[in-house]
Amino acid sequence: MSAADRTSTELDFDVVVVGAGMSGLYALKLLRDQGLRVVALEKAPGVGGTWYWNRYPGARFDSESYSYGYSFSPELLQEWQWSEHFSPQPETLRYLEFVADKFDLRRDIQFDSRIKCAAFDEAGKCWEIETDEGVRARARFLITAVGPLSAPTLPRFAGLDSFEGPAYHTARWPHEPIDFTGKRVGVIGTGATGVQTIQEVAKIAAHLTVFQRSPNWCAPLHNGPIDEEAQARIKAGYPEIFRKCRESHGGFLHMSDPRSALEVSPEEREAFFQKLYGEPGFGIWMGNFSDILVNPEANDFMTEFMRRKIRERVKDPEIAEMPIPKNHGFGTRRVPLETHYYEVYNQDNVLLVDIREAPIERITPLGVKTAEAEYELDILIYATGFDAITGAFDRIEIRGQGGQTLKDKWADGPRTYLGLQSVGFPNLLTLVGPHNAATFCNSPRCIEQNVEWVTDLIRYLRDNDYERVVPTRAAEDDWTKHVYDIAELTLLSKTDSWFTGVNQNLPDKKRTFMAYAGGSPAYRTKCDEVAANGYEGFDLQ
Ligand code: NA7
Repeated sequence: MSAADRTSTELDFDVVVVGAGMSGLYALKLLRDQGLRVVALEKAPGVGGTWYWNRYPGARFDSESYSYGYSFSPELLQEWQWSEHFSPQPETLRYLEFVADKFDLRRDIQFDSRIKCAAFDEAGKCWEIETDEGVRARARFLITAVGPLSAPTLPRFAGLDSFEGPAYHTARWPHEPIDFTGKRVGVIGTGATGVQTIQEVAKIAAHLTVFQRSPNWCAPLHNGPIDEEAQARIKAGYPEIFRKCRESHGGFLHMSDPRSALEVSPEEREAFFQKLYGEPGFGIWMGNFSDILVNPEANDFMTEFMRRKIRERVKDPEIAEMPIPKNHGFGTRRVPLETHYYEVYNQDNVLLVDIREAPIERITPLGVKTAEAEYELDILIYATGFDAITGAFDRIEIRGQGGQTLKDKWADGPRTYLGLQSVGFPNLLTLVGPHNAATFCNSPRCIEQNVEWVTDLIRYLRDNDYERVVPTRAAEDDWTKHVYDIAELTLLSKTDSWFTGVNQNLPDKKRTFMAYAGGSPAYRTKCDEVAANGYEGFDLQ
């Protein structure tokens, strides 16, 4: 990328895309197809975003692989072979590299480039962008493709840096393999990432100590290899696979059951729960009775079923009580999918430590000290999650009209129109941003919708000689209210989790609902209506 001539009104680019993960790659492709001058700035040395960074042992999809790939290219769908129903991270990263190569995307990606600041130039109606490396550029549009879970957070323990062995955050995992053989390993965190890590490390480590603050309701993944017959069925069935995803609430292959959990007999309910428990993927969360996530009474049935399952699977009755969540019902936080996770606690080499009972006091040179004991470790793993959804935005100084930063504007919670734009930040488009359906979705399905909609908007602006787009205050107020109103109807908004912006490592982060829970079909319809009505709710100049 050439440095901009600061006195020229010429722009370096029509569009700068921030990130070369799943959304950045597709945005780059579609914008280039329009003949635009576009560059993607990516802080990593390679493509892949989430799948570049999260290399921890056991990292894999919780979506069926064939529902996760891009749907836009029939040729790509036929060329690529997923080897497992739920693809492991190395294969997913290979897939994204394959996509980047197939569509020759790398030539417009600047790697090792982290955007430090971006400021809107009112007079020039463009964004001025600067990277940590000192590269500057001017572009008409700035599209963020930074991902909802890309800003990892560490605990604020005393002595964090004092541990003498290697310590890793799961989202900053080294590229060379880590050998756990003969090692004493500690894992802090039992979210979706912790669960995947724990069940792998427990197979190899001499000893594993799991430090659990809040257990989650985990359900079986039921992964397996894709045999030749299934492969042929998948390849012939892509239109149907994507049709199903399009119609389902979360973009998954699992449709919610229209029945209420309350309208069926206890035997029928039990049989249905049992069936879901035996099936692969998120069916148990997304394909359950229609009221499981909205009606506390319905939720209690499912929660009790899951409680029984944990008690059946963990042999020691005292230990079995420990991974049972006490403060939230099934599905009101992200459901980790697991493979023999609970059985790990039957192993002699695994110790589960409840750090609500005996909190971690400090990290020591030798390991972790809780209120009760010091646990000596050779390797320490932080599976402690992310500054979700807004974190990656906050880490860039994004200055809009009047010099206001996006971080300040969203300090009390995000305010957006469609989760794609925010008043005061013209020509900034936020793919998979807060209050966007894509943050509560089988990501690629909603990413494709986001990218296609945003790139269509850019085409429309150019075709009609508009240089500036920003939402109206009324549109932003209405959308923000709608997001909160919908969230209120669900049990998810009543539970602390990254959906509600709660991360105890970030005490200043406000508790507000961060995603759009109305479902991707409703979101898509709304976006389509807005476009059909000449982009109503946007001020075009
Ligand atoms: P999550 O779901 O945010 O989980 C983080 C876990 O780490 C969770 O169990 C936390 O307990 C725990 N945690 C975080 N900080 C601490 C401290 N300071 N002390 C003890 N325990 C701590 O992140 P994941 O990476 O697992 O998953 C994020 C998403 O990525 C996931 O939903 C998938 O969509 C992919 P807490 O619950 O805060 O008590």
